[in-house]
Amino acid sequence: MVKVLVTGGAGFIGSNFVRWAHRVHPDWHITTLDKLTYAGRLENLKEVMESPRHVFVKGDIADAAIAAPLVKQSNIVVNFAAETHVDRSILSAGEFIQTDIFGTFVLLEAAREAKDLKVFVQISTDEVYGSVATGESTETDELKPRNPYSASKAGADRLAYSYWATYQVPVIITRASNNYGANQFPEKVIPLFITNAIDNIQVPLYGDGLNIRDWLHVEDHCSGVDLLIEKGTPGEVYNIGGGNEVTNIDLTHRILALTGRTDALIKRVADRPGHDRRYCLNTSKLKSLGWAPKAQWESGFAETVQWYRENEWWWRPIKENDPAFREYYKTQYANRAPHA
Ligand code: NAD
Ligand code: TDX
Repeated sequence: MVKVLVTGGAGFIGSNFVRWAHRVHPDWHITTLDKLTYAGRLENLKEVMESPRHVFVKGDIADAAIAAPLVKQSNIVVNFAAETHVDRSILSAGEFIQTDIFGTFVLLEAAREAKDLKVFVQISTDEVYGSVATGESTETDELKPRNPYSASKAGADRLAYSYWATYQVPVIITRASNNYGANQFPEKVIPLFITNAIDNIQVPLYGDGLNIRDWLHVEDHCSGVDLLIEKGTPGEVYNIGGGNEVTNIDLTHRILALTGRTDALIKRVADRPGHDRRYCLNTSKLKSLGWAPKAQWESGFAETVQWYRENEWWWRPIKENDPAFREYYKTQYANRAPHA
């Protein structure tokens, strides 16, 4: 059996990766290490919880007593664990520094002592390049992160690289664009707007709505990471992008159309401070290894909307019964000024 450690595997992308890898790799034994923060949901893993090829460990990647032995016994480590929401990092950045940077450091230190580690995948993000007005970011571009979340991720990205350059830990760094799909926590724009629209609640569009994101289906992200585990070169960085550049206002119109609502639900609110205008990735490096995204934007997006329509059991308890989410929503949106 190949011993695989997936950190952050109860979150959005991590859980999609665990379920996906469990299906396609019958020779993998997967350990999920997750702190179960507000974003970690055990229900995301119910498909694998009873499997003899999967074990769940509740714990913090920054806690060496728990994390280090798991890293040391692994052949493959994929580090998804992070604080991930830009808006939360603007309200309070401490947890981002602690988990995204210090937590990654703890895992990397343990990886130095791992005997049979083939690859350590550090999941970084396209946000580390900062806002790109025109053209595409390539892996050798300068990093210019502009918010506390992306700055923390850039720190972890370069720290991981340093462990390859200095200690030959077999690190591969991935920088993916915005993901969409099932099980995304309803603070992020797509699930927030879909679930608000289902409930006929206004959707808070930041600024002029012309910011652009490049949307990647979460399963295409999983297949990219999987291919890199097999074929990536240690010490290298790989972009993973969907090639679907969409303005936020177009995205909003699409969501409203698919949920049978009108533009009357759009509430134009004050912009996010330091709001990156556009991200766009050049993905030729990953494509040269044989990867191509499978999802078609229009149908993949419609299926995603359908998933949230059919799985109210998954998001409604978070939005309606979780006091922490309600508190966050109030802080973020209740007194937000209108867009100037
Ligand atoms: P998420 O917020 O849905 O999930 C994060 C998971 O990490 C949760 O299960 C949480 O409980 C866990 N976690 C947080 N702190 C932890 C800690 N200290 N120890 C152990 N577990 C901890 O995030 P996501 O959207 O699935 O993102 C996963 C990774 O992908 C992150 O590293 C993120 O930076 C990166 N990424 C995300 C996107 C995107 O569009 N969502 C795009 C590019 C890169
Ligand atoms: O209420 C909102 N209104 C709005 O207009 C929210 C939550 C977002 N937005 C805008 C801001 C962005 O331009 O939508 C866009 C997407 O926002 P998010 O879903 O918060 O994602 P983003 O900030 O782009 O970051 C995401 O992609 C890169 C993930 O959260 C990161 O973890 C990942 O690294």
